[in-house]
Amino acid sequence: MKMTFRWFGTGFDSVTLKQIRQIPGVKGVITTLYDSKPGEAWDPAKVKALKAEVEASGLEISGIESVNIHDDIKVGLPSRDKYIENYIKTLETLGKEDIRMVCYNFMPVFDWTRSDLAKMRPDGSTVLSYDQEIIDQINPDTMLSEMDKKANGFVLPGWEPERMARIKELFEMYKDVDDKKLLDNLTYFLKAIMPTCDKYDINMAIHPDDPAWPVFGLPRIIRNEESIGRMIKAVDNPHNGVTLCTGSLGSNPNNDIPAIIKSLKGRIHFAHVRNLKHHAPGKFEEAAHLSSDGSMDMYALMKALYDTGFDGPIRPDHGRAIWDEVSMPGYGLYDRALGCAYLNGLWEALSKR
Ligand code: DNO
Repeated sequence: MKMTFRWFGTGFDSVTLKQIRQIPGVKGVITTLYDSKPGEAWDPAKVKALKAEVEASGLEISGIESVNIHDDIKVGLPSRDKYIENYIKTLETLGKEDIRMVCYNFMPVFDWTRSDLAKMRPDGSTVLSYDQEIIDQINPDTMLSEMDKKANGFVLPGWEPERMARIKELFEMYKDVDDKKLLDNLTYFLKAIMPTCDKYDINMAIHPDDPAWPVFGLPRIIRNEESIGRMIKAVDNPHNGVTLCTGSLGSNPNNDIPAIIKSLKGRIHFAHVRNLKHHAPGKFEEAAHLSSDGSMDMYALMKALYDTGFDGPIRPDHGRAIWDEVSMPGYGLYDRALGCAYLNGLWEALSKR
């Protein structure tokens, strides 16, 4: 595995490349053109400049999270072909810069969903949390303003204000899209981009639905071993793979993550590793990475990755807000750096068994 750290770019992130470079064992960043819009072809000059900036700090770009997918592709509108063409252009630009891993998601309307971005824990740290009962009372139209209130002034990843301003229209667009149609549209998209991925050796890593069940009545197709297996089979190309996100899949305690890892041997192109504490079905909060702080056995997860020969980029995922740090919720320096140290420790111990 290669230890990496998510970085949103200068001007968007409170964490600097210099700080990231000083976390032991971190070799690269997972980044993006944060101000790009879904559906546009990325400007090659901007990608070049981003790469030069990262490399000047002694790090590398280990992958992109995310190149977001335009809703017309997810819904399957005739206009999708034009957006797929742009996606292919972006992949070519990345390929030419030697960037070979792209994380994306195929969630309708909302990317990840939480009911609270700053839930206080007994030790005074704050974390992102989810409570289905609260979500059930939220009108999806106001979801962005609910999230915004606790976002510390940052634009949240996957919650682009331009899209959220069209929320009613988006719900309308998806009204006839069920799980089957969504998977068909994903398959169409993947088949169209695979020749470019083959040419440039780019691994596509779909992010699981977060949480791993339908919210606001919208379809969800990447949420357990069976549904992920279906999408892997639909486009049987080694470049069609997944982001193994333990926090997203782990939101449903019925998901046996080590078993999922084994079932996806060779098709996990990126790993997001973090821990959650479950309170009741549909109710959880994010925890420190340490196993004993949450409900997940982090050793078992890392062991499954190790034993299946995982060699892609890995990153600690959301951290708690600690030591008075002010950052994008979930994306501060301190707790994620602790996460890197812990995951590196587990990996070293696994390698010395
Ligand atoms: C949240 C992230 C997601 C993820 C996208 C991938 O913190 O895990 O926003 O980046 O779903 O496209």
